[in-house]
Amino acid sequence: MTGKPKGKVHLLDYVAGNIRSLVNAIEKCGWEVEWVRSPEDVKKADRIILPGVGHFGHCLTSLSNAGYLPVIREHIEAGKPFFGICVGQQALFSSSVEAPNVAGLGLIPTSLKRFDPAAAEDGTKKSVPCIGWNSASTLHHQAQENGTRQSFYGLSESSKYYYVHSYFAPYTPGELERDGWTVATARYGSETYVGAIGRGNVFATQFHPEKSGAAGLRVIKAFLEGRQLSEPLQSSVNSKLADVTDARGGMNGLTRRIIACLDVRTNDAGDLVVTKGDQYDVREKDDTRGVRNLGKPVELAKRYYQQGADEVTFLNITSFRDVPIRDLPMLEILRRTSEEVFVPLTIGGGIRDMVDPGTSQTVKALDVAKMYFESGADKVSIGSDAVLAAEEFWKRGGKGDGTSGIETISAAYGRQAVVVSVDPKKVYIKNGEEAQTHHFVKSSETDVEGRSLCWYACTIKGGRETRDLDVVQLVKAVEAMGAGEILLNAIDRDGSNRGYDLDLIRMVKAAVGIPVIASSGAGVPQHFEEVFRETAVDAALGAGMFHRGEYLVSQVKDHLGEQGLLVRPYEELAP
Ligand code: 1PR
Repeated sequence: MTGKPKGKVHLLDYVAGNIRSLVNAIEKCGWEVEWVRSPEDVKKADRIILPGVGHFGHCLTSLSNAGYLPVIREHIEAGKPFFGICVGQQALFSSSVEAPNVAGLGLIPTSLKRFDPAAAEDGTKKSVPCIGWNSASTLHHQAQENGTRQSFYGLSESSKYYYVHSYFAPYTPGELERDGWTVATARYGSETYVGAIGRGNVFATQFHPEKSGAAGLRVIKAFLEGRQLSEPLQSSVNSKLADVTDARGGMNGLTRRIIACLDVRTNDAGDLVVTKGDQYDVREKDDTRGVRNLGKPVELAKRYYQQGADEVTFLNITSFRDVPIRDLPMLEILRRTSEEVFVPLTIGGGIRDMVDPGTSQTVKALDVAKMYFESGADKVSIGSDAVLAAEEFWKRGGKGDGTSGIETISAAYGRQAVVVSVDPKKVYIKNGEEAQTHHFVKSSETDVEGRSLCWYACTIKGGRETRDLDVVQLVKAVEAMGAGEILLNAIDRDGSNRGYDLDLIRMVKAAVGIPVIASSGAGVPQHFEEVFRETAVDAALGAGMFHRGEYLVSQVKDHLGEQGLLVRPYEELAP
């Protein structure tokens, strides 16, 4: 933060999660964070923020065991400003089906429900957790006074906010309002729920304002400055995109999520660079020039954020060789990026149990992940280790043993924090028998021998080693072990600019209920449109076309918007 802080806000630090982003967002708004480390600190606080990620039961039990619940109640009853985020909002309610025996603060006598995957408006399954950008709309109950509509805590009808959750507070028109609450709603399929809620000194959001770009920073700022109601905002969004009504109802209410991916590795000069090749070969074709250098990671991440990327992913692509716990530059990249980039950040590469060569001690995958979360990551992405864990899972007859990175990280940080990155390669076969136990499909293309049947073999170590596990076996196992999202690459399509592998995406989407991100092959904006129209995929990722400067992320969004697909409008960045 530069300059004198405008004020101080107390932040409760009681659960695992990426709290650094919230601190960064508060500092970006010009305020200073003071940590609450004991119930005594709450008594001293003027305004407090209760963040929360993961499990309702864990959060409320930790708060209760540490003696926080009575002092939070006192703070609220004393009329001092309170802001709950995500599970911090859920804590205001009486209970949740996620942990039926654990009581919430009970300010609102409603019980939280779990999203029903079958309750999609078009009759298809919807992914749970619900991950993505959605509205927080007060249109349903705001009185029109003198023709002007006031903004509630800086919320804007044309903006979108980042949500990640499986449980929600159902919204029944008029019910909460009768008790004096103002409610902003979001919709996921046929379920309408509380996206933000406030009354008097209490305000809460189910979405993460610290991950919602400029729109989210405005909400944080409004809370810090005590601006419950303000003049309607002059829309800073790209109006061309703000008015789009998705012909297919959006992703059940969510926008089409566009992710920029940065493959990072050390080049021959020892610098960390963003690189990109094809089929996972990142060396220049003239090998004397070494690893392709397409730019600096933090700079590129910022650029894509400004262009409207909904998420940024970093993959440390040589971490199977290097030891990430010694890889401080990667942590530094995350730290610096999270100071400027207020959308979700994922980091992958080398998340597994390893031996620290310095001390010869084993460092658990959970500890590696913890370092990344503390440096500003919202999700970790597990590649090779997930394949090995899935193999063990099937050897045990379809059971985890609780020790894999996927299981330990999702138990500690929540399913939504664990992405599994899949690197499949196509294996063509003459007939179904050749597939043996593997799931196969009829591909829309053929190999040189004219075969169109194929299965997709999982690989590890950046595609260097192919395993006898197919992609469906992998994704089913990792979903059962606690993964919250699949990042689906395709080695044959990587860097090809030929478009996504739709056969592969359909196959994986049909196999799991968690969100799937399409990756590999995007070369033009039309490829994003194609994958959203032709499959039920939840998000689409691009790398090379952005790094080589062929297209801006905003051009992809403009194209989707022009074709009637709902995207998050990119906004001016000042909060
Ligand atoms: O196995 O847990 O250490 O994780 C290593 C991670 O690094 C994995 O997620 C793996 O996908 C990734 N990785 C390893 N080697 C490479 C490589 O390229 N040599 N990159 C690599 C994977 C694939 C995508 C790429 C898309 C889109 N990159 O992330 O960005 O294919 O590209 P395009 O739009 O240009 O077609 P672990």
